Amino acid sequence: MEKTQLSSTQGSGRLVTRDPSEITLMEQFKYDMMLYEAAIELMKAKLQVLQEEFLCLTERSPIDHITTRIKSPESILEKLQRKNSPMTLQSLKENVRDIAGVRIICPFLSDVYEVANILTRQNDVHLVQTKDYIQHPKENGYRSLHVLITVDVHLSSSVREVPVELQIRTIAMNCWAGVEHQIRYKKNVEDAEMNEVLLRCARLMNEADTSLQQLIDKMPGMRDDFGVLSDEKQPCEPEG
Ligand code: 0O2
Repeated sequence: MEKTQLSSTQGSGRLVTRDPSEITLMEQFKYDMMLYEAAIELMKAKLQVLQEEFLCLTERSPIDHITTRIKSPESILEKLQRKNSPMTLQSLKENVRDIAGVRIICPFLSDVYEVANILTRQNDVHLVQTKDYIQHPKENGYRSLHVLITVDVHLSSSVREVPVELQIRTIAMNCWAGVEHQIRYKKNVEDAEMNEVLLRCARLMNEADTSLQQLIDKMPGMRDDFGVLSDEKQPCEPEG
């Protein structure tokens, strides 16, 4: 098919934005939500590409599966209240950084850090903060790597860096967190036996992760098969 060059006058100035003072709060909120949705779609596409690449080049993928979610309005309000933050759009952007969430489930412990490093090395992904609940589990037993990033979303006339919280964890960690979320998290339950059982299970999951890691560390080619790893210290590597 013949390619036609667009002239500089074609298409320019027709899609001009509106006067900002005319935009209602609801429209702004919808616009912001559209940005979070776009950021999730971009991250999904990136992860899909990686998964396909790994399956082409290696025998396995460090990504088992992913899930995504946009925080519900109730959960957004609850978080603003919990943080004693004003109920404004500005405060929402500043104080609720996990409106767009992507959960990445990995087979092995080392995969968690490898996936985090691969993603944060990309030019349009910017690392904001890492919370390593694997090296420093929560008292209740919760383990997961949380990586807050922003991803560039290209719009008609600007580029926005939109925050996305990546929760990267093993299958075992995800199993524990899923069960705990159903029976205790945010439920204000005070049950000593439940706490004890959950903590014990968290330790068992940790033991399973460590044993499986030791196993693949001994299998030739399993750790370094991805061909994308470098020897440099990466921002998301565990300490020590
Ligand atoms: P939901 O229902 O999953 O959306 P910050 O974001 O830093 O201001 P916050 O929210 O404490 O403060 O951040 P953090 O520690 O990164 O935790 C955010 C998310 O991690 C939670 O989102 C949960 O998804 C998950 N999480 C954290 N702690 C636990 C836990 O003890 N158990 C389980 N199952 N999940 C946990 P939300 O919005 O609280 O909940």
